[in-house]
Amino acid sequence: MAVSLILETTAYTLDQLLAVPEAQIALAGRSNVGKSSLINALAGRKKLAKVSATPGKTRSVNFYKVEPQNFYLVDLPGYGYARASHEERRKWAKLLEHYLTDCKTLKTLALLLDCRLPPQKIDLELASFARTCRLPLLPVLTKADKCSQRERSSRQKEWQDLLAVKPVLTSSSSRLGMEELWRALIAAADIAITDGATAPATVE
Ligand SMILES: Nc1nc2c(ncn2[C@@H]2O[C@H](COP(=O)(O)OP(=O)(O)O)[C@@H](O)[C@H]2O)c(=O)[nH]1
Ligand SMILES: [Mg+2]
Repeated sequence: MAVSLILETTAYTLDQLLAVPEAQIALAGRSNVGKSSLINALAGRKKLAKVSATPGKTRSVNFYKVEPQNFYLVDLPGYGYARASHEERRKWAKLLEHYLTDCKTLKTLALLLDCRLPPQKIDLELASFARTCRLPLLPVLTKADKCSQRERSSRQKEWQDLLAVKPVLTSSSSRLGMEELWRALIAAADIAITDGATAPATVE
């Protein structure tokens, strides 16, 4: 699949994000889940997104254009970082809530989940918040290379039971699941575009 990812800017404010006319897919996950690594693996590049050995570092909203499909992957700041201040957490929650609720061109929330960990409360909370906004979820298990085949499938099943969607298994190190994830992302961006096209406004 010939897809390219281009970092457009890191300076988007929330209001600018809300006004983007192209389809958007948000990437969210707990700090250190492997989000930056996954973006680099999707892009097939080493340094597009900054991989951090220190959790809780990335606080900006990065905006990646997918070409030629012409939609955006929106890299949201990681959440659940234990040492983030109360103020930081409050700000993050507010931004996320506003974005998920009010962004009209946001098509799906790709929720990154560490394959090694049992379902975490904060992930379940975000998933259920997305549900209340009627935002489709695309669960993505990360770091699958750290798990045995057995762990991988039981974790996948566990999440499938919780979210009613089967997560895509990925590893940024081994590139497991990259093609499948690209297909899922493109489908998620397209589905909504098609939905719009099949529901034209009728004027009597
Ligand atoms: N083994 C393994 N390690 C990973 C993988 N993805 C990320 N990591 C490591 O996990 C840590 C956090 O990764 P990063 O991409 O910065 O996570 P972020 O905070 O969610 O953006 C880094 O030390 C990465 O090298 C993966 O697929 N496999
Ligand atoms: Mg990061």
